[in-house]
Amino acid sequence: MGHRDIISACGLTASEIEGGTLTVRTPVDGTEIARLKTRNTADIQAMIAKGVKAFESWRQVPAPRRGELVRLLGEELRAEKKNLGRLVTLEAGKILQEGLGEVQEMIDICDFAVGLSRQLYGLTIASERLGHAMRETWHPMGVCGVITAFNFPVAPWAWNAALALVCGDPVIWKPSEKTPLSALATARIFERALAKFGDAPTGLLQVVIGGRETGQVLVESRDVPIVSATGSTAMGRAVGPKVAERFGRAILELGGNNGMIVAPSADLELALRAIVFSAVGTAGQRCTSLRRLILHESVYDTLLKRLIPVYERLAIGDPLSDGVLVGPLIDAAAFAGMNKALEQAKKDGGIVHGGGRALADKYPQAHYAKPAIVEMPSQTEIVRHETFAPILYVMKYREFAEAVALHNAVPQGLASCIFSTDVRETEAFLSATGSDCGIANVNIGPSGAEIGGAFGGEKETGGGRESGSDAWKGYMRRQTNTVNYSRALPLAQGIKFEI
Ligand code: UN1
Repeated sequence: MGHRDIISACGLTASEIEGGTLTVRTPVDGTEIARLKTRNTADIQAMIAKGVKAFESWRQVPAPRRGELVRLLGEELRAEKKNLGRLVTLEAGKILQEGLGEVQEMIDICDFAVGLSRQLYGLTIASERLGHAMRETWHPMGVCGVITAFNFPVAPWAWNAALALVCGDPVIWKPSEKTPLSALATARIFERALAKFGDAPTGLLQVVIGGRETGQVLVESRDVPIVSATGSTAMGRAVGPKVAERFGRAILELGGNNGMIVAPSADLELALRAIVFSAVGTAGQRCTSLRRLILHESVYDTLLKRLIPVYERLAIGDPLSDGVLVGPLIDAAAFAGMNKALEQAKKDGGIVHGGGRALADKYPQAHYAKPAIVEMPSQTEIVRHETFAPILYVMKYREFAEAVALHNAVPQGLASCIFSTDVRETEAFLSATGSDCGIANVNIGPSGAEIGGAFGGEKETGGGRESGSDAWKGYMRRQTNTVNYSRALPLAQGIKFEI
């Protein structure tokens, strides 16, 4: 299938994807695949106004009926899984298995949200006063701005949108300017669900195509009470305070610097497979990618001796081809960032295995990188920094406490894991004094979370939670109600106030 066929299979026509100023390139071979028209500030303000209007009626639709729209979206996504998965691969460069997996993640969260639409439970609370009832109710919040990154062009949108929609909130989506076609294709799928649904207001989903400044309009608007943003810590630093300034709610899912501890008792076969998938999958461009490997000195040599040859044999190439495990980096800047990090690591005393460019002759305009393993004498500044590329820093430890301390001594706090069959260690890793991350796993890697759990992390990861568990509460406003059904007016705290 040619690039154009992949795009048109998603229902995007030539006239829609030509004639604009935003050039979209595929990382697969670096060629141009679209030129999209962008939106200006006035356009986005009009979109926000439309979203506000949609909110006025959508919030009145019973939540289970709102769930029906998300159920239909899930059905349409099932039908389009292959087409959309391929487009994700073309635009983001992840291998097709992962492109399909990303669409599956969208389907899964739709299923979750449909069930949730009948479970937006509040509490009943015991009142201290005679003849009084207390409860907590959850109401729709308003327009939800969703800003997404290139590496997961569609799933994080779905985590946010599926919940926001059942919670009664219209969505305005600002996708990465590197992967806007996947967003437009998703919007097309959503339109189909809307048509089947029937009587939804217009403006439930609007897509903003444009650069950083377009996202800024959403971030600054008081009519967008929720801004959920996925991306770098630098992006979060720009978005978070702006949203806070106007007392909006920011849900931030930012950088990770995810670690794995491999203990003496670990099943090394499992560890090996988990390391490779989580460190080189998506060419190291997941926020959950494994970046730091903390090995007990007793397994260090054995494991590295196994790992280095696996890295040397990795099939790097066209992510649409069968059997390929490592696709391209998103662009030249990503490749330059990888090289710079490797240079610095060498200066810090690191021993580099792998790295460098692959397939330069075949794809002179694309950037395929050989994944790198770097043996580090200590956790230097470059190791503490998130480089969005397939670099795996390896460090050695002796005592368990030392491993946990090393693990937590980075600014980010997204995903983490331990490989150990010693229950004392695994439970300690999950305890209050263990991993400081939002996600902590045992005997599986840090990436590839299921949608049922809350997704997000601490420290520079931003503190937001999306997806499963009770993350839906981030998309609603909580109201505490006290109802007096007595004939008296007792005051709380026993206060006497006679008039
Ligand atoms: C991301 O990289 O922004 O846990 C999201 C995972 C995926 C989501 C990653 N379910 O790796």
